Amino acid sequence: MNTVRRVSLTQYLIEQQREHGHIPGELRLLIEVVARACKRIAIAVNKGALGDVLGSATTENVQGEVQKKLDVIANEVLVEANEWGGHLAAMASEEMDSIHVVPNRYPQGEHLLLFDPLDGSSNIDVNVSIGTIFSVLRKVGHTRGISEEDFLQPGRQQAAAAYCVYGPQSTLVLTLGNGVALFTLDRETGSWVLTQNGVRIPEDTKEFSINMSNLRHWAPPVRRYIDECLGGEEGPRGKDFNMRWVGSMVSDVHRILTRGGIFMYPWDKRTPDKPGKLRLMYEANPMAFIVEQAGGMATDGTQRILDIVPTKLHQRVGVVLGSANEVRRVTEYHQQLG
Ligand code: AHM
Ligand code: MG
Repeated sequence: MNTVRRVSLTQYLIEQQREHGHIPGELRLLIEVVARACKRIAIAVNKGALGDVLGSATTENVQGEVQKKLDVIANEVLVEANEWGGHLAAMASEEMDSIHVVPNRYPQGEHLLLFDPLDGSSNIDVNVSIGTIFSVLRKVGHTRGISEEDFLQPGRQQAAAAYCVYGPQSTLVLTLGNGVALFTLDRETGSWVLTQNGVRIPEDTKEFSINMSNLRHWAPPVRRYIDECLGGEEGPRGKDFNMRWVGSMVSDVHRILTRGGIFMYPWDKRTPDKPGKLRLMYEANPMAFIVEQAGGMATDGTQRILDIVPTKLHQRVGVVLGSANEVRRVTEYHQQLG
């Protein structure tokens, strides 16, 4: 019999609350509810065609993207799970045009939850890893009523951030602002088990992650960085680089947390008016918080993502994150080349 003490997510959170005084009870409940909802999403993902969850829905989201059935299902699971517990004031999602305020019939909490319910939607139907991304903010001010304005806080004010990868294993990665912990779903017991604590991203890497098909659209600093990587051992970097691009940010970021690397979805001239493809508040901010807490860096090319003051709920941003020395290099190239 394996006698190694297994620490469940519940135990981890209670210890955080009790011993380290890191989290209020309401935040603990919030994380537990989110993790339970992720289990339901993981079950739906695993059923695939047998659960009739593949393919497109008939609707479009606020970004004008055709929703997949799983986008809609995951969003419903998260809204329904988080509405009634009294731990939230409101929610916002990639799949909802405007914020969802907790209905009057339920008690209102002091936290705000933002999520991308199903990240990597283009990978759903091809059985490649996908995930869910979360950001938690505190409601600032004590006025009654809540509006989109309450959400427009810089990412450095996040109380917690997490993502879940639905892959060969289901993995939940969490920060409460004091390092990064990784939990694996034990499907037999239905419990999230702590499998790594104090996750660290190596400062150096030989692996980059970018959609190379956009090369001709990139700005000069991005082009320079990738050209130098491609130069390999004979080039200015003096070493060979490897490339990986899953197309699900959760999976690409998870690889970086596991073995280092740099992930980029920069601005490019396909849509010059948009700062990037990824969304600041429920994709870039939570990932930036997790990456920084693991010792990495995250910028939009020129400034720290967590310092950006949002002006819109669904605003987009360029993203450069991962191993600190490489992110610093890309950011310096932007500062030099403008
Ligand atoms: P989604 O939230 O609609 O799935 O879109 C975000 C995804 C990221 O997970 C991924 O890094 C990126 O879009 C991939 O984009 P592309 O298909 O342009 O490579
Ligand atoms: Mg996404």
